[in-house]
Amino acid sequence: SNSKDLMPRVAIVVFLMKEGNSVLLGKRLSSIGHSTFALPGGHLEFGESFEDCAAREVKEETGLDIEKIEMLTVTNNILEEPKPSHYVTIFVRAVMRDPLQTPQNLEPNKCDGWDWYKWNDLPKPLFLPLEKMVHNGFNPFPVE
Ligand code: 8DG
Ligand code: MG
Ligand code: MG
Repeated sequence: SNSKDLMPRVAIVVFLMKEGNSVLLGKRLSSIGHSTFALPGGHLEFGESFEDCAAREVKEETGLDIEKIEMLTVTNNILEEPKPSHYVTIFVRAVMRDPLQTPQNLEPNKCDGWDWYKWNDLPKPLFLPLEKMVHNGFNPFPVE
């Protein structure tokens, strides 16, 4: 499509935190960021709250129910490859309502699978918007 038809979109992505300084990541199979590790999340729908979007996307993608959803920060992500895209990405954090629940790969066309990773031992490569935050020293965990 012509660039004049393109618009920035709002994405909500979730640092789902588990005891032991771990977060949930999955290797993307979507064209944007293919083969990179990213957080669960997706597009904010018309009329939706940030919290409702975060809970809906995590449920759709992993089957997990989340709570204690808190807004962390927002970044502006302009990507040219593999196609022009522009996301205003809102990062939230949350925890599992039931800590014994395990993630399921409910969208296997979009994700290779979900797993927990220690914040100090993240997989590579990270999806660029996430990589930039890590590079800048951002830490989603609450200060002790
Ligand atoms: P939807 O149809 O379920 O709404 O969308 P989706 O298929 O789940 O979209 P997505 O690609 O997972 O997320 C939308 C955009 O959010 C993605 O193309 C770019 C932006 N985004 C970031 N960082 C991250 C991240 O860490 N994870 C995810 N999933 N998306 C991210 O800027
Ligand atoms: Mg989604
Ligand atoms: Mg998604």
